Amino acid sequence: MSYYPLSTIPDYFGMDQFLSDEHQLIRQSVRDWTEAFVMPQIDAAAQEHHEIPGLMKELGNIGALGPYIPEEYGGSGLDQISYGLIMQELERGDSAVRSAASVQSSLVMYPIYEYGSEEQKKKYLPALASGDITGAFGLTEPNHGSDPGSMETHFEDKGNHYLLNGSKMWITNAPICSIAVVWAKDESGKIRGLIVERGTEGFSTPETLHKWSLRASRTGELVFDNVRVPKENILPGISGLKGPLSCLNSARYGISWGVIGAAVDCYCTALQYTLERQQFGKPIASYQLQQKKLAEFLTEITKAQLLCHQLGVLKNHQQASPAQISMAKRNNVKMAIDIARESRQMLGGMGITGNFPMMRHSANLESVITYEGTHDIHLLITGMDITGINAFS
Ligand code: TGC
Ligand code: FAD
Repeated sequence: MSYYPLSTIPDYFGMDQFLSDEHQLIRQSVRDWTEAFVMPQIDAAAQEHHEIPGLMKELGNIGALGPYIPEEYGGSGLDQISYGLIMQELERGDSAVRSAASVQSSLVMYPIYEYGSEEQKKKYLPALASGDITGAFGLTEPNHGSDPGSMETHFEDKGNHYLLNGSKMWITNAPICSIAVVWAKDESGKIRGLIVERGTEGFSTPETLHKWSLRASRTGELVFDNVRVPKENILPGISGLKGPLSCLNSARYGISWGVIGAAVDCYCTALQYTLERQQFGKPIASYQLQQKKLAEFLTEITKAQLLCHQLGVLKNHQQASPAQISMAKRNNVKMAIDIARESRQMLGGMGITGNFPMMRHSANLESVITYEGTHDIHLLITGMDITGINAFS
């Protein structure tokens, strides 16, 4: 249920004037789809801990899977600001919906497009773009999260195939994926990307249950027990940790836009509620403490919008550095989680119910502030960029 009129969505610094007609059309069409398809069923999906039925196919139909992948491979050939706007509108609905689109676009289609063979691109990209198949991205392991370079998953060259062993943990869409892009070490210790198809003997995807966050997203493990991976399934164009990390640049960029959507949903709901709710004979929005919160929310949302727009311009010119993307991801996720938590309080008891989106966004953002590099890891990336000194290890 959408509680507020669309006209209240903030554009306080007139950012729309920097958007082309195409950008505005894309944003509006994804916004309309989110209102019509996601909002009516997201609370039930999250409460019942399952994904929205048919989500990937719907995302494919609206062009939200691989929007910047060229049309010849099934994408839409759009620019990076379009990608950001799509992520923003999806996450206004729910972080799980944006996560589904981020993983498929930036973590599965992007590496296949950038580093895959022509045969791999033709085989997988159109099916991923349409949502006919779902992909997963396996980097994190039970013993190695922030430090993926120490991964243990490995493969051996057996002549006519690779033999893959190990496991990945906390993998979005693992239980429902048809393929997984898996990062593993070869015999010399070099990190390589492998495409593993569901149905391959020894490959299983147990689900991680009882989450309090991203409940409308399926999370699980990727377990490889002597899995024979055909040789043509290795990504030929990349080796080393920079392979998976370059995919994260794209996904983290999308997250910095996406979380603005979650923050806007909370801000608009709080604005409308406090204008309507009366206590002590007046709307609670008339009290200074409530106005302080609303004013700070709008200020922080506006700053995040400006940051993302400029990052999008840089990204369109291939000039966005990984450290700039880290700064935007870190700042904007913290902005959104703070607004979700504070705005929930503004609704009093009503704020804890599923009739309003704050608890759901707030709980979701606990994952978003952790995945794709934790809040503190991104701070350390900024610290290293400033000083040239690595404080990770
Ligand atoms: P370090 O020695 O610094 O770097 C190793 C090599 O990688 C290069 N590099 C990058 N390349 C591209 N983009 C980046 N962002 C890069 N960062 C580093 C670097 O230049 C070097 O290249 P070369 O040629 O010299 O070998 O690596 P380190 O081992 O010290 O680790 C650095 C650190 C901690 C920053 C990095 O590992 C990190 O970002 N850790 C966080 C892990 C993380 O973000 N995991 C995310 C898993 S996926 C996920 O969460 C999906 S959620 C999906 C959803 O549902 O939306
Ligand atoms: P750890 O690395 O163990 O960190 C624990 C704490 O220690 C954190 O606060 C961290 O900031 C801190 N810390 C670590 N190192 C340092 C240091 N050097 N200095 C100071 N503090 C430090 N991964 C994938 O590969 N694919 C996915 O699709 C995916 N989806 C996910 C979905 C969900 C819902 C979640 C929750 C996670 C997902 N992840 C995925 C994993 C995610 O990227 C990791 O959880 C994240 O990178 C952190 O790793 P960790 O959980 O092992 O925490």
